[in-house]
Amino acid sequence: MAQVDSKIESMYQEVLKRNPGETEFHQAVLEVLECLGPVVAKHPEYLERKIIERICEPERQIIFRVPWQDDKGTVHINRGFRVEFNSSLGPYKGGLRFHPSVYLGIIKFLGFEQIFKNSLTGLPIGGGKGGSDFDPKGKSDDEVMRFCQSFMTELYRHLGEHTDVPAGDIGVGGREIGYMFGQYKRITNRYEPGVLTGKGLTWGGSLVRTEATGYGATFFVNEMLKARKDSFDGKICTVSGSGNVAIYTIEKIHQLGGKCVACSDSNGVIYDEKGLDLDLIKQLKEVERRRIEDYVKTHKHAKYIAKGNIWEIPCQVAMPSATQNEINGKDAATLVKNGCIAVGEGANMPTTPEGVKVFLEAKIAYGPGKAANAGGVATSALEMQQNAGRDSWTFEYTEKKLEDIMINIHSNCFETAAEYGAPGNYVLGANICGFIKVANAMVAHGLI
Ligand code: NDP
Ligand code: 2IT
Repeated sequence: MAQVDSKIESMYQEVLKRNPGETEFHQAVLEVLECLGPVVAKHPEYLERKIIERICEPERQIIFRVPWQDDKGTVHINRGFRVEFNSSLGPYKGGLRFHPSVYLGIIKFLGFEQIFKNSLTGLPIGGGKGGSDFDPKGKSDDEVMRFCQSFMTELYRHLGEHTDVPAGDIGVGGREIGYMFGQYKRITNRYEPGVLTGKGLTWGGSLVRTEATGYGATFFVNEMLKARKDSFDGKICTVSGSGNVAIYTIEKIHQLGGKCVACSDSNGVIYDEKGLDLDLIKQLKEVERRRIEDYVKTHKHAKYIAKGNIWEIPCQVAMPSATQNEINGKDAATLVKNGCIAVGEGANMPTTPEGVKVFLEAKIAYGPGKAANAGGVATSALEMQQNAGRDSWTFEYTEKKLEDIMINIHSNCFETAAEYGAPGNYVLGANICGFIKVANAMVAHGLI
């Protein structure tokens, strides 16, 4: 805690006291608060108006029961969450996560980060997050549908295109958004595409939304490399996970001339020194919903390392794209020792505070999640824009907009870091730049 400005330290202690046991939320708050000392020194009005204390307290937290029946008729009860964190820049916006590890502390860390990420996009979206401890793994389509319908039967009353607009995250992709949209439409008797993003292309979805997080993260790393007069060309890369973000990160890395040699899931790691076969990964994961282990059934030369640690595979660029705290201090040191020069976080908070310290001290190009993975939510905001105008844009046009947004986020973070005396520190740049815009809007809106 020594790094935190003394005026802010008591605010952090209060967060710990008010939110016991929510360790991921504490971690996300501390990372932002550590950066704000010089900001409040310049802006005493933020202290007077208690902006930091207010930002750390969600505007509204909804917790609800989600009952559903499996294919055998057995009844199950899950817990649903939606934390509407901050609406100073626009309607609450952020994904839904379905994973057995979900509890309030996870949803609050994600919702808190979402406030600053959404601010960085430059688009009019506030921050929120939701989800459930439901485990979609091994469930039939019908079971997932019944769960999604039950979940939306409570959640619908809190949503609206001007109020709160969820999307996907871990365990929530196009299939789940479809079932939730259907149930929303049925309950409200309104065809309201602006209420969810990540929709299918024939019913209000946007081209590039599926690719957006991975593409955006790779564009961000490309900008960090350019700032160091370097590029992806010929770089050996590793990408953890094998879900939505990982797949489109690998795709863009390959398009930009890099070679991705490893990906993973929660069971193990695939290492293919010839470069990953992305068509096969898409077939296994997107079409057949199988495990990444099956990659070696087609490519016998590749290796599957059960329970392996992907960060032990030498690479020049690492893009964690699975989950929180997947790179610890030791992993970060291993990456740096093996010659890693850039890390771009497709996942939210994938690096522990010890790991972040290692990257910052080594002065490698380190792009934190709230900046690097903002392309997903930014393209969600572009989907909202198309829905509002009853329009649909081409792939090329939308991808260009995404790329421009990522270039802009990079330069804002880069310039803010330099302005605050920490050139090259994208953590400081992202947190300060994201915070100031929200803080100014909160001051303007008065004490609410
Ligand atoms: P998916 O559900 O599509 O894929 C998640 C991947 O991460 C899977 O390979 C999964 O493996 C792995 N994973 C998930 N949880 C764990 C865990 N506890 N331990 C080890 N591996 C795990 O999710 P996304 O690709 O959408 O999300 C990945 C990350 O990106 C998350 O941190 C998410 O918050 C973040 N993100 C997503 C955005 C989006 O638009 N989808 C936008 C911005 C950030 P397994 O199948 O074994 O569980
Ligand atoms: O973490 C994230 O930014 C997301 N899961 C995407 C949120 C969104 O509303 O598109």
